[in-house]
Amino acid sequence: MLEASPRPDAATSRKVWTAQEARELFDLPFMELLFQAQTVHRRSFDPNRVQMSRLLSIKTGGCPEDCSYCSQSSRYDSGLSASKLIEVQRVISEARRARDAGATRYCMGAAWRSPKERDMAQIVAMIEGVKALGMETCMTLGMLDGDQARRLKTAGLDYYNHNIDTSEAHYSNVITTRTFADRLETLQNVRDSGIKVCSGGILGLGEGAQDRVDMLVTLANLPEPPESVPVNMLIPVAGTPLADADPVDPIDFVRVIATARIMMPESHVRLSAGRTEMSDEMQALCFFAGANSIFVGDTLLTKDNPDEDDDMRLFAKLGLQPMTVHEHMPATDDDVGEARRLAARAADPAIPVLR
Ligand code: SAM
Ligand code: DTB
Ligand code: SF4
Repeated sequence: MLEASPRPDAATSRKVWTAQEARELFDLPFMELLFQAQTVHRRSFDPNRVQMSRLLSIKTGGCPEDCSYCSQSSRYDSGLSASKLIEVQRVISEARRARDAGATRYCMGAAWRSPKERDMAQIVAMIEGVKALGMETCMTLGMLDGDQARRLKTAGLDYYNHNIDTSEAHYSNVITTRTFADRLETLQNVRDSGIKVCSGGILGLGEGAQDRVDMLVTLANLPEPPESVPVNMLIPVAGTPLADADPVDPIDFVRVIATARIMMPESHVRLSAGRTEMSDEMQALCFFAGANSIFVGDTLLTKDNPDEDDDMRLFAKLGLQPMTVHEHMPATDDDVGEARRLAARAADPAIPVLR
């Protein structure tokens, strides 16, 4: 486990979060938390721009892992039929349609514990084909060793998604077939290869507030924080152990987004799975709290996502615009310093929060 310390990391001068600091931030009065999150957000990003990614399941179901939320685990009867790895040409034509509808990043997901050697050539061809369309590429294929990560990087992969899902303490209540440490090892292999890291988690797995905070502490304290942080709300799947899990309180969900924004000021925070169950108002609060990325298109991997028309209506109501590829306001050193000062202030119990 990463050691939390209140001191800045000596090598990077980046703030290292303690669990207590993060919890104090998370527990701020809601209006104070949102104000601070929006202030931090504006230091690095245009608050009216949202990055749009499109997902495709390139290999569905039949997964040997036992993630207790997942429709694709072969351990549970979710009614899903397993498929083989799909054809490269189909991936490319789907990606082209997504690009023409405004998506800038194409995320390909496979229900694997980890990729097998026999699949690597096809995976590489998918990355090359999607990159040739001018899109950013992302894959989520399970655990990667160093050699696999380097090969994906050479093919042109921009991002790799591998979620830590929850806190280290709660992790084994959710997944037993691979460990929290395995996840961190894959994230390190991805980082070492030069591929950008996409890692976040799911709310609604029966975790408590401290688990949510601890998950964010782990992400923020990685040697470099993830460039993308997906925050999923559990989509309960019939037949899985979490089919009847208690729903997440919307205000609690927004608190996690805001805390993530302050703790990882330069990451894209993605309002990820679960949006079909969120009101316009809840999504608007998430964007205000610093979420600046979504999945577009009416399916995620196996489950529903809002229709493009509904999303465009929401964007129009809120005056939001899609972000173009690579658009990210580069923060000046002063801006970053100010964001860190704000974040430190938010976490300092000696400073009154009311002004
Ligand atoms: N098999 C690969 C893996 O687990 O890394 C990639 C695919 S997996 C489906 C990607 C992520 O989707 C999971 O880590 C989890 O965070 C999220 N996810 C899966 N099922 C979900 C559900 N029912 N509700 C919300 N998020 C879910
Ligand atoms: C992530 O954090 N969420 C996406 C993506 N990364 C791969 C997946 C959500 C899956 C939701 C359930 C489903 O469609 O099966
Ligand atoms: Fe498999 Fe990924 Fe689903 Fe876990 S989350 S069961 S690893 S597809």
